[in-house]
Amino acid sequence: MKLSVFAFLLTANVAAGFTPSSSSHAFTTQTFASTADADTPTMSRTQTTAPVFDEVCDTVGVTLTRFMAEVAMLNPEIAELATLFGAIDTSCKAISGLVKRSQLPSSETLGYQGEVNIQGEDQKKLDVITNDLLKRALRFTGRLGVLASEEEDEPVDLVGKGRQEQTDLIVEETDKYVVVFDPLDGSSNVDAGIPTGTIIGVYEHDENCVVDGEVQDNCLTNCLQAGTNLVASAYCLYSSSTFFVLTLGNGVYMFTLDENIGEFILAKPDVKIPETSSILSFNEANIDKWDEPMKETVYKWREGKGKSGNRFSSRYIGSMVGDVHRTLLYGGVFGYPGDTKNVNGKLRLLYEGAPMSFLMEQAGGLSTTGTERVMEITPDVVHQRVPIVMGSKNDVQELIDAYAAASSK
Ligand code: AHM
Ligand code: MG
Repeated sequence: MKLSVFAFLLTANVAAGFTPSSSSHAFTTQTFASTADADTPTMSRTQTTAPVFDEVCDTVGVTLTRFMAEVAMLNPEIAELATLFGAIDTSCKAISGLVKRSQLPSSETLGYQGEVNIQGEDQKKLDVITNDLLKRALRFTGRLGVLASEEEDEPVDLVGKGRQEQTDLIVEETDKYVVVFDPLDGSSNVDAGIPTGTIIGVYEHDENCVVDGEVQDNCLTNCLQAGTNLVASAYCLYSSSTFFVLTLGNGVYMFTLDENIGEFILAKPDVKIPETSSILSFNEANIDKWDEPMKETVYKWREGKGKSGNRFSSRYIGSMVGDVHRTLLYGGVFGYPGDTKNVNGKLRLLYEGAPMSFLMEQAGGLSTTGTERVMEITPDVVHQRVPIVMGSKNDVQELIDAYAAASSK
């Protein structure tokens, strides 16, 4: 089959300015300049090359492997990213299988691990297993300098000590990337068969952090970067289907796992969130503890008295990846705001808030704390929490305006 819809869309991207170049970030990297309105990303795209699939197999479609291979071929500067995503692709398939089998009586992944993570939560066996799985898969690519995970107390240095302990590692000369992840977000839901997900963010590694093979102190702080520095973000959703949703700063690509062939297949090449919505996705039991602008805006939406006039319905799984996935596809406003008890809410900035905000903005949505663009916040510590509201542009903007009006009173 010649020229699929996908080819057309990518061609449209090229026509829109994503043309071949020798820029440092080849695959349509976007930079965000700070603006007067912090919640409106200003995008100045560098010229890039996007793949065009003029021949697509009717039976298989475009696999994630092929997608990344073409990206790497067209953009040698980010070829190493393809290796990294090869490991992430395999890990997501493996985690999908683990989650599915976890409720079998014979499964070894049932029940608590008996350990407590840095945030004082019981770590389930699956948390531990999936963390280990991702960590090892990424480490063996040889493209990774440092990683940070919800399940690790501190960032893990894969260049220095961690490397020496792993004598069978393939050591590359350059360790280009820093990966942050939550290996199994919403894992407490697994026993009830509720969707869970893996969230991943990729930053560039500061090349100056290794001098003459010695790891400098600044290596581990490489993790503490603002979302605006993200090179790539992705999530895997383990649900009725297994989804892999990716951005390389050039829109959002959604792949679905075809279990018959064990490959993620491109299902939607240009995911765009509806600009206005009528779906609320919050733990509304906390509403009396939220800030006034947050509370009032949600009350208005529930009553159909907001800017759009839409009367909102509630949809809340309590599993961020599932809630954000539905929000991206159908439109809506998802959030975990701060409250009087937890001023920064519950979600973690580095490996939950920032990567999901990157995807949301790339799909045309917004992500805010109410007063700040989440992507522009630099974490002070790895496990820092952030109040967050993301989703359909016009609705999230209404909330931002409510905060601005409240602060000018
Ligand atoms: P976890 O990282 O411990 O799995 O918790 C994160 C999850 C998110 O997926 C979800 O949005 C939120 O916690 C739900 O919290 P609550 O149960 O308070 O509504
Ligand atoms: Mg989590």
